[in-house]
Amino acid sequence: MKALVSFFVPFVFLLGHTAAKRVALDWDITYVQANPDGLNERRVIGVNNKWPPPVVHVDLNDTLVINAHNKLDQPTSLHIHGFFQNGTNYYDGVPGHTECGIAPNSSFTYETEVSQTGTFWLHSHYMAQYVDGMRMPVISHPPKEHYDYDEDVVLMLEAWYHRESVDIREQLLSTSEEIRNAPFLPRMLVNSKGGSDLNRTKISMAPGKRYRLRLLNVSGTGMVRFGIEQHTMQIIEIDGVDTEMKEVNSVQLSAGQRTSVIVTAKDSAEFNYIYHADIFTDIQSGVARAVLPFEGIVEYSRGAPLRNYTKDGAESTVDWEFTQDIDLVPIDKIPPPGVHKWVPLEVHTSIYDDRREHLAFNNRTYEAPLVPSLLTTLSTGYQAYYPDVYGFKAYPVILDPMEDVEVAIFNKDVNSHPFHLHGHNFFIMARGTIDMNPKNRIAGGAYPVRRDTITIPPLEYVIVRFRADNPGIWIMHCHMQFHQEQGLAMTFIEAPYRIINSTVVPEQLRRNCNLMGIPTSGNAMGKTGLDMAHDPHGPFPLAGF
Ligand SMILES: *[C@@H]1O[C@H](CO)[C@@H](O)[C@H](O)[C@H]1NC(C)=O
Ligand SMILES: *[C@@H]1O[C@H](CO)[C@@H](O)[C@H](O)[C@H]1NC(C)=O
Ligand SMILES: *[C@@H]1O[C@H](CO)[C@@H](O)[C@H](O)[C@H]1NC(C)=O
Ligand SMILES: *[C@@H]1O[C@H](CO)[C@@H](O)[C@H](O)[C@H]1NC(C)=O
Ligand SMILES: *[C@@H]1O[C@H](CO)[C@@H](O)[C@H](O)[C@H]1NC(C)=O
Ligand SMILES: *[C@@H]1O[C@H](CO)[C@@H](O)[C@H](O)[C@H]1NC(C)=O
Ligand SMILES: *[C@@H]1O[C@H](CO)[C@@H](O)[C@H](O)[C@H]1NC(C)=O
Ligand SMILES: *[C@@H]1O[C@H](CO)[C@@H](O)[C@H](O)[C@H]1NC(C)=O
Ligand SMILES: [Cu+2]
Repeated sequence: MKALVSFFVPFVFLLGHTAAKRVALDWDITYVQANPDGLNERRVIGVNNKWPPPVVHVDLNDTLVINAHNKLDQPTSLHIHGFFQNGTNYYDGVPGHTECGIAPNSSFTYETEVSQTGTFWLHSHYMAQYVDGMRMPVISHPPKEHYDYDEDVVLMLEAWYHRESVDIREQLLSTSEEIRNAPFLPRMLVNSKGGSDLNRTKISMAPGKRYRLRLLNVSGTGMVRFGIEQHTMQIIEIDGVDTEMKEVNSVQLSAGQRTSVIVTAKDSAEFNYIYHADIFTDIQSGVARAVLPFEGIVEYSRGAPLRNYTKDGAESTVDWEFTQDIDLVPIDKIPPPGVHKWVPLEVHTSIYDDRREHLAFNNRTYEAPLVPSLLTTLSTGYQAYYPDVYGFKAYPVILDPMEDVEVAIFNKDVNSHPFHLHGHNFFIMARGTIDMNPKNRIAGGAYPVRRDTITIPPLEYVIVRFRADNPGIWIMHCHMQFHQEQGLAMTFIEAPYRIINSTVVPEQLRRNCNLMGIPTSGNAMGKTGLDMAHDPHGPFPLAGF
């Protein structure tokens, strides 16, 4: 497999000062029976016949190699959420754009230079498959952390279902309004465990110590909020970007987002405390938003009384607030790019003329192309610069090399949505309400905070920027993964001629396409040039919805 490595690899090894190492993992992707909340045993997707999958630890400048063997009866893929994959676009793991998926009974080796540090995660990007358990934290350690702390605690939070993701997807895409809107409620898992037994989900603390809690929301659906009774927290990182400390009472995380906080333990072990990790149920447009409470225990001393605890939460001292990421200040002060290209996007949920509910940017409901966009770029010559060849429904936007892009997303929907851009971080320039009332506008600072997944509450907008300094095919999608399945995604085709000049796709990629009968050249439909006859543009929103 080593022969498949791109020519970027030796380049990094030559420049590295410390002994960068290879972290080589050999993974069978397998079905496993599991009962994480003690309420329901079901088939989940794990690694090497175990579930949950392991936490992956790497150091800056390591090479992370994952040799994945698909033992499922469906395709799969691996995407490292937040890694830029600079020079290795074909290892970004997005079926339909950067690969065809790993065919059943087949293998694929992902090989990535670790050029970022902080809290990331790895998940299947095949449909909404990660909701079935194929997700895990990836922690990338710098030679020296910016902040001092005694313990590093990973808290992976997740909305868990007793049903498989294909089943939920089918429900949400039903033509029957009644089926579509039948509420389905998730349960909270903390590090793949849930249920009412507080011993299963406890966080242990010792008096006087400083803890870094790495909170990850790896849900395929709703927003989570986290807080500890009578403890404040200092935010120090979001989405792999170290920030100046900001004191908060609670943290909100949408699917895909990560936040590290420092919590200083109490001086005494006399009491234990309750933490909350509640789920917001805002995925179905036809179902009212609710909060599903979840409580766990911060244990200082086994069996110690719970401080200030009443079962109905009446004594809760947590002050819930929206985590205002735009106020955060990154440690590495980088000024934002300017604006060469402006990409305005409206988010709507509507009933379409196929009688299904779809979500869309600018009413163009997304569907992945047949031929992965990267293979289209590499096989259409000068026409790789024409958006049409990537397929209307992929919503391709072509970017010039080093172009500065401003994306303005107006959420005209009743739900909040977390948008994730691959290959980049967004600089957060402004937030506001879609009535454009200047009183509600919050502007980012001179060195705006950057993150890879941004939440937009209902009837609000956000303005973000990035520089097109990473040639490749980068999807931007709602990370309530079922919303991507319902059409809320688009594609940046970044510097196509640079991709052509610098990319040699590993042979294993085409081999997997062949195994699944997917063409490996031509436009999105597998035809030549601009021959896009019968490329579907619809369905279209019905008037009045
Ligand atoms: C990582 O690699 C970069 C060059 O790619 C180098 O400048 C840096 O010093 C390296 N850092 C470590 C910790 O190896
Ligand atoms: C995968 O391999 C197994 C064992 O060789 C075989 O039984 C199964 O049918 C294969 N599945 C597919 C989808 O090819
Ligand atoms: C949790 O652990 C404590 C202390 O070990 C024990 O007293 C208690 O019975 C346990 N609770 C459950 C539900 O097992
Ligand atoms: C995770 O994100 C989803 C979707 O944004 C949200 O509904 C859910 O409540 C979040 N969970 C946590 C624990 O933040
Ligand atoms: C809860 O904790 C606060 C702060 O420590 C304290 O002022 C209050 O009296 C406590 N309430 C109860 C019922 O113990
Ligand atoms: C999208 O469709 C909705 C109706 O579903 C309409 O109100 C809105 O103006 C349309 N937006 C765009 C950008 O076409
Ligand atoms: C990708 O690498 C190039 C060349 O080193 C660099 O200029 C660019 O900033 C990188 N982009 C990202 C998103 O890391
Ligand atoms: C691609 O390579 C060709 C041949 O080396 C060169 O003429 C052209 O300028 C390059 N284009 C880009 C966008 O780098
Ligand atoms: Cu969404």
